[in-house]
Parts: sequence; structure tokens; C-alpha cells
Amino acid sequence: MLDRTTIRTTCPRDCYDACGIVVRKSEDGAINVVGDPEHSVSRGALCGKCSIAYNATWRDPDVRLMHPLKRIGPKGAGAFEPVSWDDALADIASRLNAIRDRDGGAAILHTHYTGTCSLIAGTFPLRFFNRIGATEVDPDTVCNKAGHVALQLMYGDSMRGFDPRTIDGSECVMIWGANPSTSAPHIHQYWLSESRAAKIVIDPIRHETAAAADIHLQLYPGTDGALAFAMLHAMRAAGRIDQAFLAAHARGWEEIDCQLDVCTPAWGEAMTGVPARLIEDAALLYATGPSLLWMGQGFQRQSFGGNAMRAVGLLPAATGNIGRYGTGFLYLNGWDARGVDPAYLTAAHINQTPVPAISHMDLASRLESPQTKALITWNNNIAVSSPEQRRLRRALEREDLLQVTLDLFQTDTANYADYVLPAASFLEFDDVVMSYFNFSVSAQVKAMPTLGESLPNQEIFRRLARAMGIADPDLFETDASMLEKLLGQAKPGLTSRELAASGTIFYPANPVVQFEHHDYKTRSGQIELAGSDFIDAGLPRAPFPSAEARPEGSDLRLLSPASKWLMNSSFGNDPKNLKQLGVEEAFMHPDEARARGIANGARVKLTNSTGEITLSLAVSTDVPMGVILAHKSRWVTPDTEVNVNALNPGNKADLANSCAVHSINVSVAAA
Ligand SMILES: Nc1nc2c(c(=O)[nH]1)N[C@H]1C(S)=C(S)[C@@H](COP(=O)(O)OP(=O)(O)OC[C@H]3O[C@@H](n4cnc5c(=O)[nH]c(N)nc54)[C@H](O)[C@@H]3O)O[C@H]1N2
Ligand SMILES: Nc1nc2c(c(=O)[nH]1)N[C@H]1C(S)=C(S)[C@@H](COP(=O)(O)OP(=O)(O)OC[C@H]3O[C@@H](n4cnc5c(=O)[nH]c(N)nc54)[C@H](O)[C@@H]3O)O[C@H]1N2
Ligand code: SF4
Ligand SMILES: [Mo]
Repeated sequence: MLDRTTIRTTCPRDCYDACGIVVRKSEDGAINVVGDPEHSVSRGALCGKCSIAYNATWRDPDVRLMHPLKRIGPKGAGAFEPVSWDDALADIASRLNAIRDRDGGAAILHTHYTGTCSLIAGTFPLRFFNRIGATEVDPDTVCNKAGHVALQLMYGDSMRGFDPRTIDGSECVMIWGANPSTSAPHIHQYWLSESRAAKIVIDPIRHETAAAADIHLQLYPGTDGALAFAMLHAMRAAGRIDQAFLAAHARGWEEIDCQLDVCTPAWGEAMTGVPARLIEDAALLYATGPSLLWMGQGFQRQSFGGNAMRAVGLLPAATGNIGRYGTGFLYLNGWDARGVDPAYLTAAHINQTPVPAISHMDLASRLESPQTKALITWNNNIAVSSPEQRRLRRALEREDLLQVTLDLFQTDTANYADYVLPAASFLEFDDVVMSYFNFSVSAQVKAMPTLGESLPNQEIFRRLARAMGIADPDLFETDASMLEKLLGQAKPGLTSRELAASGTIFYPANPVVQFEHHDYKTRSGQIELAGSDFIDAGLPRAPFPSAEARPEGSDLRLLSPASKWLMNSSFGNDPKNLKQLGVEEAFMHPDEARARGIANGARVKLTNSTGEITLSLAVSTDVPMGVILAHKSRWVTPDTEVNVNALNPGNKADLANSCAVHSINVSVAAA
């Protein structure tokens, strides 16, 4: 039971968990942010990074942005003076209107992502950008777009995965290219560990989830296509291909089948580095089922990302692990699958002639172009997260580029802005949060006054629209009205009061079986294993057993996945989180270090044709030979002026102009 001084809310970070939070207020007004003991995911504890930051930097007036700021020094120098909201918005509005009149709305670029994943603060601003016809930098291209498009082409949907509640009907859970121990800590700790199903993890890194699994297939990065085909070979050899399922629900199996003869487990071992016996064991365990397949976002960030997703996506169909309780695959569970209408959220109808979005991989070059006149960044931190870091930063120095950045903090990106607009944190306004793993609908409830003059994203864009003289009612819908509509879409009759009282509801109340009715929203209505739609998307008709070439000479493959103590770049300015992070390290197998004569703890320089960075070496047998691991998203220090994205050339995957950030090669030497 909650008393009047306790508020239930939800963590809206870009995290599978969507933890329930309680905010306790003491008599002197001080508040404490902790895990909700009654929440089935967080069970009374937030992850380390959030419990630190939500009780420190996120509420610290000395660290948060308190007022709108106007640049007074050179771009990037970080010299600003406070201005009033009215003055800031009036100047931004008149400059944006001048650009619209002279060059058209498309000359205004905007970047955004998941700084907050709450529905209103995360998507309402798109109404504004739709209305002015700005160019969107497609957010998914820096993260998971290849996987989405591959699954949409195959299954008609990438946002409707298995219901995690059905794990009690599974004998096997296979986690391919995800690291729940870091990116979904409570799901790792409870959902996965408490299940009696056998666990298979497929990842080049022996992270905690991999180490705890029954079988860990430690493949060389970029060889997922080959591994999936070797598993299919082993399944076929054991008579475990579900021909009846394929005949009833899929098209194109013959185009896969004819490729399998050569893909023996021994061949698979040569291609991937995974012992043949383990490939067979994992294949038969998964095929026997009932099995769940968690398709992580890590393994599609490679040159063959689209093909890899298709190849792994064959496994549920080939074994009939679909449409029954305890089976299915999950990439993300989107809120549109929970009834929410994305077109309503973003007022898609407002823009009659939408401007094509561009890829994050092309961001630096687009910012260099004199045709780009303005950049608005909100909910992301491109100077840290996007590729071609040095080139991007140089482009941000353009004096003739109007840059406006909305954030809670003075980030590396904000340092380049003409105007920095202070955003309110999730503790300061009402919203709704839906996990992209569980079927949860959760309340985000205002627990404290907004800090300084900060405002929620949606209110900033309402005010900017007004200052620009735009009158469309969609741009001024109130939070209260949106909240009731969104909740009503998710569960008819659900009110925000009701939701705030319980914090989280799971809806539908009973577990859902993914594709129970085999209603694949593809053109044929069947699962498309191969076909001409893939050719239109730039891929071959059928997936193939892809394996990226290994780096040449003594170069290593660089992997830069999520860090335990950061949420992308969020929390990178929190002193206590930084202490946990320690010195910025690159992890390498001891034999690779020995071969280079580099001692544990020594400074090492990572170099390629895009850039270089110097880090401290940490030897670890969790990292395979031929690979170096350096976690993503550190804030840039005055020493280095770059992070690991200095090495990222922004190469694209084979599908949807998506990133190939795990396909970077570097040479490594003592610094
Ligand atoms: N090398 C390498 N680079 C990568 C990746 C990788 O694996 N390796 N991963 C990529 C992936 S998967 C992603 S998703 C991207 C993520 O990269 P970004 O999308 O840039 O994410 P963050 O760095 O967390 O930036 C989010 C910002 O939003 C701010 N914020 C939080 N709440 C709010 C709010 O309510 N309003 C506003 N206006 N701002 C808010 C935070 O303070 C933070 O500065 O990075 C990509 N970059
Ligand atoms: N603590 C924390 N949690 C986060 C984030 C964070 O920054 N910090 N970021 C959030 C975001 S934006 C996202 S997109 C999700 C991502 O969460 P996940 O889906 O777990 O993806 P990643 O952590 O990027 O990478 C997962 C794994 O992919 C592996 N991998 C790399 N290359 C390959 C390959 O070629 N094949 C295979 N099979 N595996 C490969 C990496 O070794 C890594 O262990 O996490 C979210 N949660
Ligand atoms: S980031 Fe994830 S694990 Fe941490 S509190 Fe938020 S939802 Fe929970
Ligand atoms: Mo991401």
C-alpha cells in the first residue's frame, strides 16, 4: 500500500526492463527514488546506474540545465549565457521561419532517439517536425533498422514478439546477439534465471548471461549467417525440420534447403569458430522445443546485418517454433502492438508531402552540406553516439548552421548549439511507458516540481510552434488529453488515475501466443523465407550463409556494445557512475596482448583509416582471439576529445541504410 508521500512511477530509459519505481518523500521534502517492491520486473531494486543517477545528477540543480542558454563563444567551446524562454523561442522561431521561406522545411534537419522512451515526450515532437516538413535523421538507422526491415519482410512485423509470460511453456530459450546481463538486467536476473528452460547464448563475448547459459556459442563476429545455416544443416540431418509447418505457413524453403548440403557443422566450425559438436547440440535443443528465440540488436549491426537477421529468422519457421505457447521470437514488442496508433501520436496526416528521412550514417556529410541550414537535436547526443565523430564535430562547428539542442544536461552535442533548451526529467511530468519486452503499460507520474525553468519536450515544441505562428490544433493537444487517449487505445476504459494507482498493468491480462493465428502481414500472408520483395530491398532473393571476412594481418574486429554503468551516453556525467566505470578500457584476449607485447593496464592506441583513440588495456578471456571490446557512449574528455566512435566510418549494413558498427577493424599497438 502506498501512502500520500509515496508515488509510483516508471523508468523510461531505453531498456528492456521498464522498471517500476517508488518515489518516497520525507517530511522535509527530500525525495528518494528506489525500485518498487511490488513491481514484478524490478522487485524493489533499480539497476546500479539508475539508482545512483536518479538520486544525484538527475535532480542536481548544479548539474542539470536550469535555463535556456544562448551561445556566446565559438561553436563547441561551451560558452553560453542564460536567456529567457521568450527571447530564445522568438529568435529560434524567426530564424526557422526564414529558412522555411527561403530554402524549405527540408533544410531543417532533426535528430532524435530514445533519451526518454515515454510515449508523449518521446514522440509528440514529431508532430511539430511533420508539420514543418523537416528532414528526419531516421533514428533506427543508428541502432536496429536492418533487423526491423528484415523481419517485416519475412514475418510482416518486427514489433510483435513472443510474450515473455509464455516462457513457462518453453524447454529452451535461445538468445542471439543480445546481452541481457547489461541491457536488461532484471530480465537476466529473474525472467531468465528463474526459468527451467535450457539456455543457449550466441555471442562473441562471454558476458554474464553467456557464462550462465547451458550452451554458449562463441562465434566470431559477423558469422551469424553461416552459424544459422550450419544449425539448419544439423536439424535437417536429424530429421528435425518441420516440413508440415513450412508447407502450411512459409514460402521459399526450397531456396534454403538447396544451400544446406555444404553447411555441415564441421564447415560451420571453420567459418564461425564454434565447435561443430556445440553447433549440433544447440541446433537439436532448439529444434526440439518448445523454444523461444530472443533476437538481440547487437548482431544486426554488421555488414551482413540484414542477411544475418533473415538467416537467424529462418530457425523458428524451419522448426515450427511459432504459433504455439512457449514458442516464437522477439526483437522488440512495440506499443503499436498494444493498440497504440503511431499515426495519432505523430499526427502523420499533418504532412502531405513527407521529406525522405536520411540515415545516421550520412549525418556528417549532410551537416557539411551548405544546403543544411538548421539542426535540432532532442532526446539524443550525436557528438557521442553517431559515426564519423571527428568529421561530425567539425561539421557542427559551421557558424552558418543554426543548432538547437534540447537536453537535461550540457552534453558534448549541446556544446555546439546556438541555443540549449532545458528539458524536464521523467520525474517531473506525467506520461506513459510501455516496455519493449514485456506487455506492460506503466504510469510515469510527476513526483517533483520541474527543476529551474526546464520543460517537458512536448511543451517546448508547443511553445516553439506558437512562436512560429503555426496554428494546427494537433500541435497543441494537452498532455492530459493525449494520456487519456493513449491509455484508452491500449486498454479500453483505462484512465491515468487508475494506472497511477497500480503503477503497471500487464495487458492483455493473459499471455498472448505470438502468431497464434498465423496472420503474417506479408504480401502473400505467409512467412517469406525468400522472394522478390527482398530483391527490391537490395538483398538476394534468399538468405545465404554469410560470414564477414576477418580483418587483415594482425588487425582486430572492434565490438562496442552497451556498458553496464551507462545508458547509451546517459549517466556519463554522473561522478558516482564514472567511478564505477573507472578508466576507459579496451578488453582483449591475453594471447592477443602477449603477441603484441602489451601488458595488462598499459595504454593502447586503436587506429584505423577513420581515426584513433587511446585506452587502457584490460586482458580478458571473455573476449575471443581476433576481437577487441570497448564499450560505447563515454562522454568525450578534454584529453581525448573523442570516444570509440572516432573509429566508426559509418559504413552501412546490407539493408535499410542501417549501421554496421560491429564490423569495424582496427590495428592495436602500445601507445
Ligand atoms: N560505437 C557505438 N556507437 C553506438 C552504438 C554502439 O553499439 N556502438 N549503439 C548505437 C545505439 S544502439 C543507439 S540507440 C545510439 C544511442 O545514442 P543516442 O540516441 O545519442 O542516446 P544517448 O547518448 O543516451 O542520448 C540521449 C540524450 O537524451 C537526453 N535526455 C534524456 N531524457 C530526455 C528528455 O526527456 N528530453 C530530452 N530532450 N533529452 C533527454 C540524455 O540526457 C542524453 O543526452 O547510439 C548508437 N551508437
Ligand atoms: N546498460 C545499458 N543498457 C542498455 C543500453 C546501454 O547503453 N547500456 N542501450 C540500450 C539500447 S539503445 C539498445 S539498442 C539495447 C541493445 O541491447 P542488446 O540487444 O543486448 O544489444 P547490444 O548490447 O548492443 O549488443 C548485444 C550483444 O551483441 C553482441 N554482438 C556483437 N557483434 C555480434 C555478432 O556479430 N554476432 C552476434 N551473435 N553477436 C554480436 C555483443 O557482443 C553484445 O554482447 O540495449 C539497451 N540497454
Ligand atoms: S535503466 Fe533499465 S534496469 Fe535501470 S532502472 Fe531503468 S528500466 Fe530498470
Ligand atoms: Mo539502441
